[in-house]
Amino acid sequence: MTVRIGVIGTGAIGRDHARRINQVLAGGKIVALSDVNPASAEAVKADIAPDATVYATGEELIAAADVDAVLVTSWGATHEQYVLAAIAAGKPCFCEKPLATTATGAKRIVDAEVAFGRRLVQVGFMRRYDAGYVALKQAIETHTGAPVMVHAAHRNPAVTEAYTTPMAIHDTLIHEIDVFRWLLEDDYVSARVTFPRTCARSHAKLRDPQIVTLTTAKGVVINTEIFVNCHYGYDIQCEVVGEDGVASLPEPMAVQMRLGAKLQNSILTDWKDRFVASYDVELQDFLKAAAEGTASGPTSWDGYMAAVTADACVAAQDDEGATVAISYPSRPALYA
Ligand code: NAI
Ligand code: ISE
Repeated sequence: MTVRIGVIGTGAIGRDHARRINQVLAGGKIVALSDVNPASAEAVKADIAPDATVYATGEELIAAADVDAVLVTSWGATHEQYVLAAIAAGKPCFCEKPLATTATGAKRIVDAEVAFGRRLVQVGFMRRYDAGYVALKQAIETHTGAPVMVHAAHRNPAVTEAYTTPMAIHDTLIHEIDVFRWLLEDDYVSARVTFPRTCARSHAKLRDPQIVTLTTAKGVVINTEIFVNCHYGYDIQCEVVGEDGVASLPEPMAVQMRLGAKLQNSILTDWKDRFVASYDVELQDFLKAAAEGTASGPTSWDGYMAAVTADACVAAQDDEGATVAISYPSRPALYA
């Protein structure tokens, strides 16, 4: 079966996911596009999906009879309305992170899906599909003993002036928030934020870098540095310290060179390249489940838990050095 897909939000990642579905993966076809900037949807139609219909609104796209499933890749603050509309229409929906920009918004999605009675939503937490994180999870489960600490870093070369201090949580740390829950099979109980001095490449509305400390229910302490003006590259680091040993996330493959009296290899600079393979795997997983009218992979519950944690981290940013408790209701049976 070919799953007929509509894409809402045809910017950077919407265009890239449309390309994947039409040119790389099996079992899906882009039949509909929508963007508040219609020229963007028309450009994706011209370049990638010539047979697709361009709709004026996301709601019209979701309602279209020939759309079997939906990709929500618009700006984060608009995700909730489209995911709720997809659930109301009973259509599988892949939603890029964040599921919603507030915990209450994410909870509305959980409640709607639970009321519907079947999983329809996959959240775009692609790191769970990354071969490096999968290998790291296997190593900590089989070799390094019970985890005690995690040291991590999320570094981007640069951001624009539109990127502000809370976005370091909602837009960037959200990946670590999800992947560490999955990696450690644990939930968070508290958050704390420390700000070193702000670097010269930052701007008035962004305190960069920052260090977020999350503590889990099992007592693991996770320190993550977020540094989005690090200049030198896009660099994701993760080291898990266990009772018997230490396991680190593998570096992306790069040719090592002995050149000009230096031992060197390149560092990636763009997030699109760092997780290119995992985006393919997550969307193939979505197409497979959507063909059966359901969803797999990261759930609305995972999106909600990430949103609860993100809200606590933002509260911790506003109260530097304070420990902010994290609490959440019990997990519905749909997500067991
Ligand atoms: P972008 O700004 O390049 O594209 C977003 C598009 O959505 C724009 O074309 C914009 O006109 C459109 N849009 C905004 N509001 C809309 C609405 N109400 N209805 C329809 N279209 C609307 O942004 P980008 O980088 O593609 O990010 C989109 C989403 O994907 C964000 O939530 C972001 O956090 C997420 N993302 C996820 C990544 C990952 O690694 N999983 C990487 C990059 C982005
Ligand atoms: C971006 O939106 C992403 O999701 C990337 O994966 C992340 O590394 C980056 O910091 C975000 O801005």
